[in-house]
Amino acid sequence: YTYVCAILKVLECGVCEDVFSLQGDKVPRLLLYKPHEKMLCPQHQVHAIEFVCLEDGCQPGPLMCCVCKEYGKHQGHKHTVLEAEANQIRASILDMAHCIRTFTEEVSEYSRKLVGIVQQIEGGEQIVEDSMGMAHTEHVPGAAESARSCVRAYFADLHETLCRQEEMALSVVDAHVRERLIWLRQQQEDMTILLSQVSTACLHCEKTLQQDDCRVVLAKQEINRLLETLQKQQQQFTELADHIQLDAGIPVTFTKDNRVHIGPKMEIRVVTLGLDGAGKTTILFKLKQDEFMQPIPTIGFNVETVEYKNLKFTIWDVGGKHKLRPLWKHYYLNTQAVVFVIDSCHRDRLMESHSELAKLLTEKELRDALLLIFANKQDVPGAVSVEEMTELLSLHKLCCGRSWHIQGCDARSGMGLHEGLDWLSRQLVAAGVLDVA
Ligand code: G3D
Ligand code: MG
Repeated sequence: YTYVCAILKVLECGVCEDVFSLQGDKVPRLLLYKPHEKMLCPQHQVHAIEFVCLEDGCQPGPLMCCVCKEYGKHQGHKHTVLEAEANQIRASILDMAHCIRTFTEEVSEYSRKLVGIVQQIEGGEQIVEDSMGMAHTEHVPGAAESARSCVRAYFADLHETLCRQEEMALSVVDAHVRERLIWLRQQQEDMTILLSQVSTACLHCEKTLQQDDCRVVLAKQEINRLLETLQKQQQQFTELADHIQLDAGIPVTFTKDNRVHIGPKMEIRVVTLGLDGAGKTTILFKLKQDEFMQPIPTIGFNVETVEYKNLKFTIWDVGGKHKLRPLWKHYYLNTQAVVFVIDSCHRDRLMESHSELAKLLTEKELRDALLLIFANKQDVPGAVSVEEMTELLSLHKLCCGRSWHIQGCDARSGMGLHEGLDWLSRQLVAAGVLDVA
């Protein structure tokens, strides 16, 4: 045996190569056998090399014969026997071969994985057998193709949603136009009737004017009735004309959820929630009347319409006492925004607020609702600040993934309330005629 395969660690004969069918022809092989001829010393050619000098300075030419060792340039140097030194080097080479084997295995495994990953990304053809046992090729989609399909499906879905939303928005416009035209045509008809009534009355008056005195006197009552009717109609017309704006414009506004709103004021449904005593009713009254009233604890709910800039908020203020909280969910439907009020000077109830807010945020119907948190009663000395409240309630974590905002306020003076509504307005209106900035 003259070689050892570094990978398989099997012996191989240098003469009869086919005795072992060694795999991996390219792997390093190490020579095992020792040639029998001995090398002669270049300086003392009758002597064979038998020793190896161990001095550092002699490392470029360490071989020596017995003459070099005893009398030559290596005289007195540390040395060892040539065969022992060569065997030691052979042993360390074999040790190294083991390391190379492990290393080569690792590299090969990594390369195999790379090939596999590339195949998985690119996909390709695969031979499969059908039920009749016939082999045919089948396309196996790779990760790249799957990712593209995923993107296509997402945008197809989005496109479909947008088309549906567009249809709905157009139907809102169509319904508005239809109703408006019906109303305008009705008005046209009414005006035609009114004009004909007026001209009939005028004709009657004109006729009466041309008659003799007796007939004029006899027609007095009828004329008076006619004039009275005319006056009434004129009054009604004036009142009507005062209220109606003859404007052909159709102001369109879009909400961020792609609904369309027509008209100068956009209606928004808001529900105000929070623990009892947090200041919900005070906020509502303040916004509604802009004056402080002594609120009484809310038993069921209060509902008010608050107009602010071009928005019309319908605000539901639902009682916050423990017993009433299960009722909150009845107010969630179609709610575009939740105003959650927290009493900032009641530190020991903050965790209760936190758990109610956490429950709210899991409600399916409020999934898309905006969340405005009022940190109320900021006027009270020692009140928890907005920053501290954000930290204490872990709001960034709790409200992650939704549109939310925390606003410090004082419901009694109204400080901060309009800033909160401004934030809501900015979140709700995507584009259109409403100037809420
Ligand atoms: P609720 O509707 O959330 O239950 P309320 O709360 O609006 O009924 O308010 C509860 C108490 O807090 C009321 O006091 C109210 O005057 C007070 N309050 C509300 N907002 C503020 C505020 O910003 N600052 C201060 N200092 N007090 C506020 P009473 O005494 O009537 O219970
Ligand atoms: Mg209340």
